[in-house]
Amino acid sequence: MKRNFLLLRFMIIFSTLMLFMQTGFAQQKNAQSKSTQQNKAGKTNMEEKTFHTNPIIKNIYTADPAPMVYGDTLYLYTTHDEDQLINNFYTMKDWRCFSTKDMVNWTDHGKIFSLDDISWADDRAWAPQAIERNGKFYLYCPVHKKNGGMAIAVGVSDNPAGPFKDLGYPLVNEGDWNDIDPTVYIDDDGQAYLYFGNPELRYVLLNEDMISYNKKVGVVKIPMTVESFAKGSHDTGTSYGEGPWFYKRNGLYYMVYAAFAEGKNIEHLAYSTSKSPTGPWVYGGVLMIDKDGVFTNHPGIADFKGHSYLFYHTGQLPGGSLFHRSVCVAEFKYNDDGSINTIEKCDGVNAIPGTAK
Ligand code: FUB
Repeated sequence: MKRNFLLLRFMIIFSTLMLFMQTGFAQQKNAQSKSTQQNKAGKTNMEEKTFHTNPIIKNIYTADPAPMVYGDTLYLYTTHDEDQLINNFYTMKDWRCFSTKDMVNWTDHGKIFSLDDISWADDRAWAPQAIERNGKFYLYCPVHKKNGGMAIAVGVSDNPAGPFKDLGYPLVNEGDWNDIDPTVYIDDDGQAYLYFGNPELRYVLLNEDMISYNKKVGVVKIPMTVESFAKGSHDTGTSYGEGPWFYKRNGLYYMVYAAFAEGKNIEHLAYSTSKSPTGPWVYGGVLMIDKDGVFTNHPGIADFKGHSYLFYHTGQLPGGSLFHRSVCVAEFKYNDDGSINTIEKCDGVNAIPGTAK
């Protein structure tokens, strides 16, 4: 009897909790569709929206943000954490794209590339990055191969919002776990670099076609030193974990990445800089602490219409967890010497003045 009563009490608490979570998620979903209606409603309503709360996307779980500025628009590519998990692990089948002109009104372009489009892959549609060259758009994506191991796929499109078409074979296929989390940058002299890797940071020199790389140079391994990446608890003994984000600003090269501090098994964000695109890298500091995190975090950085933004992910949507993440954004400023102070996870960002349509 007592047992039945306890069971009943547990069922009531559990159902209330589930209802609470579902209501929260439904409210977030409604808020998202309301803002979409406002977008369609026209100029007056759009000008009223001056702030967009985190997470950016409220109707599905998204992770691994990768911004790309093209023309007057910021495109945000993300991974997608499925609601239903398989084997209680990351369950990720497609990549999504969203765009904005003002950082508060977002257009959802939906699924733009998926495992179904890659005949040789069967799982793990992980952290991507996109870039434009000569009017074509390239989306670099880690995937799990049907015959085992991770590799980097490339989707090609004439449109930043896809759909993307797979090459039919992997671009980088070293056969180990380092073939994840590609980040791409084209330097002023036209040389394109594709960095990637966990637990080591590696790169290839992309050819101008962006779908092949210099095989003579091959896959170059960056020395994983404490001077470059600080002491930490990842496999190399440094803090470098995964999720590199490579770019140049005012002549200084930046490598931003997910990192593990000594004694920690949850990721914070950190950065290193270099005077050359291939190092040596010098550790710069912590970019975002691990507080309120969900094991992984993943950086994406963009300058857009005179503002600098760090995109990252948390588990803050209702039902959030390490396998149910949400993409967020924070505005920040560089110091005069190019260094970056630690950036706080925040509530959201303001509209860029004068950009609402
Ligand atoms: O989202 C799957 C993996 O988790 C990504 O590839 C990593 O960067 C980490 O976020």
